[in-house]
Amino acid sequence: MYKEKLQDSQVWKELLNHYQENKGIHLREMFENSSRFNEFSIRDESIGLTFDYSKNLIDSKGFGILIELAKIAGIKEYAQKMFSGEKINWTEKRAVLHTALRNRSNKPIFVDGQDVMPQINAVLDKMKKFSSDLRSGKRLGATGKKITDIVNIGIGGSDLGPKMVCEALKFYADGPAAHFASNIDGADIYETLKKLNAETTLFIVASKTFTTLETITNALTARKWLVEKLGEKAVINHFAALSTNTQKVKEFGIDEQNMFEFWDLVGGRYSLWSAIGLSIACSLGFEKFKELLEGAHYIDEHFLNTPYEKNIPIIMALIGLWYNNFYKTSTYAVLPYSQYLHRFSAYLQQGDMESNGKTIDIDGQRVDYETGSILWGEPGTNGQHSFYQLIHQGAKLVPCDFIGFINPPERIGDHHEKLMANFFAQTEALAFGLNREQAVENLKKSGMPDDEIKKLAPHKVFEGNRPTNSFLFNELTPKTLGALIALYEHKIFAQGVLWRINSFDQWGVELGKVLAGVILKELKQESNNPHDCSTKNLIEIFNKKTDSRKLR
Ligand code: G6Q
Repeated sequence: MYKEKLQDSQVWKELLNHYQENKGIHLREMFENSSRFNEFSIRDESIGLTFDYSKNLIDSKGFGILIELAKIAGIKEYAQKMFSGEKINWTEKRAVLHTALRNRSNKPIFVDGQDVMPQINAVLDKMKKFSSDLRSGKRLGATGKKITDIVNIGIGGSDLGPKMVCEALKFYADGPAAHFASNIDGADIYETLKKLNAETTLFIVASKTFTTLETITNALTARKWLVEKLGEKAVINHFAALSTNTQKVKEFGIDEQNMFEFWDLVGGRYSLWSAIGLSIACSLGFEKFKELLEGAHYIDEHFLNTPYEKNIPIIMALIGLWYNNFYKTSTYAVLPYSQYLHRFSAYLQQGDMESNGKTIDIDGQRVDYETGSILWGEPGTNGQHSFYQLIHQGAKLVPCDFIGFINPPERIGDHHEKLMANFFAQTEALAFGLNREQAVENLKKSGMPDDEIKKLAPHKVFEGNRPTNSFLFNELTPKTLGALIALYEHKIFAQGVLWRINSFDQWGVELGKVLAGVILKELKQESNNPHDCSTKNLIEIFNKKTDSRKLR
C-alpha cells in the first residue's frame, strides 16, 4: 500500500543534509525575519483557529523539503483511501471509518459494496431519541424516578474519549451527571457507586467486544449492586450497552432496545464519534453531540481538500517527524491552557501511542528508524509549577503543543487574562530564552554582590531554542473540540503513512488481555505457578496475604 521507504529516498537525504547544516541556528536568528509569523501560521476563520508553528526549528527551505516528503509519501492519496472505505488496516483486514461517523455531508461510503451511512444514521437517530427521552424524563428508572446520573463503564477507547469530552464540555452539561468507571481495581466502581442512588442511575456498558475483563467485571458489580437494591426486573430500565456484540449483550440481560451498535470499521480509540459517545449525548444533549461531529467533519474536509502547504494535520505530522527522526527527541508534550481539557493529554496518549507505537512496517520488516513519540502533558499553569523546569533547562529537547482559547466560556474576574499571559510568556521564553548578559543584568538589579552573581548567573541562563506550536481557538465549544480532536487524529494518520506502519491495529494491547487471564487462575489457586523466580515469589507472597484479607 505505502510507497517506497522514504528513509532511502533522495528527499530524506536532503532533509538530513539540511538538518546537519542548520541545526545550530537559534530561533532568535530565525525571528530576525519579521514576517516569520505570516509565513509559518494559518488562520482559519470558519473554525476560529490560529495555528502558529513559527516557533519551530524550521526555515523555509526545510519546510519545503518536508512538504516534498509528505507529497512523495502520498498522504492525501492514502487519506482518500481511508475516507472511501478501503481496508487500510491491513493486519486486521478492516476499513477505518471513524470519519464516516461524522460524515455530515451524508455522501454514501461503501464497504464491501454496501453503503455504511444508513446504519450509522440509524444509530445516531436511536441515540438522539434515547438521550432526549432520558433528559426530558420520558424515560424513567424502574421506580418511576427521573435519571439524574449516568455511569459509563468501559476502558481504553470505550472510556478515554467520552470521559475527556464530558470533562472538556462540562460547562455546557445540563443533563444527568456523567460518571466513568474503568479500572478493574474495585476502588473505581466502589467509589463511583458510593455516591449514587440506584433508582436514579443508568449504567452504560461500553465495550466493542463485550468481553473485556475490566468492563465486564465492573458491569457485573454494578448489576449486583442494582439488583440488591431494586431487584432483577430493574436491570432492563437501568442498563444500556454500546457494543458490536449483540449476543453477549443479550446474555448480560440488557434489552436490545437499549443496545447501541457500532462496527469493526471503528477502532476503539477513534470511537467517541460512535455509539460510544452516548454518555456525551445524554450529558450535553444530542444537538451538542452533533456539533462535536460537525467540528470533526470540518477538519476531515480540510485534511482532504487543503493543499499540503496549508494542511494543518499534515504540517503537525511533519513537524513531529522532524523532531522525532532528525533531532531524535523521544517525547512531546501537549499543554492545554484550559482546565476543561485536563484529560486531553491522557486521551491523546492512547490516540498517538497506541496508533504509532509500532516497529513492523508494511513489508513485515522491522523499521530502522524512529516511529511513535511518547506523549505526555498536563494543563497549564499547573505544569509550570512542576515539570516545565525540564522543558526550559533540561538536557532533553521536548517539543510542546500549547492549546489556548481567546474567550473563556465564562469570565471570572481576570483569571483568563492571567492564564493566557502565562501561555504567551511560556512560549516566548521557551523560544528565546534568557542569555547570560540578561541574567547578570537582572541579578545586578536585585543588588547581589558581583562574586555571587558570577556563581549564580549560569543557573539563571535559559538557552531557549525550545520549539512550540500554538493552537489559539476563539473559544472552547463542541465544534472546536471536535475540530481539535480530528486535527490530532489526522496528524497521527499522516505520521503512520510517513513511517509505513499500520496505525489502526493494537496487538500490544491485545496481549495484555490474554496475560492476566492465565495468572488469575493461579491467584485463585486453580492452577500451578510455573513462572520465573521473581514472578513466582511475588504471586506466592500475594496468595499468602489473600487469606487474611477482609473480603467485601
Ligand atoms: C483501542 C483499543 C482499546 C480498547 C479497549 C476496550 O483502540 O482497542 O483501548 O478500546 O481495550 O475494548 P472494548 O471496547 O472491546 O471493551
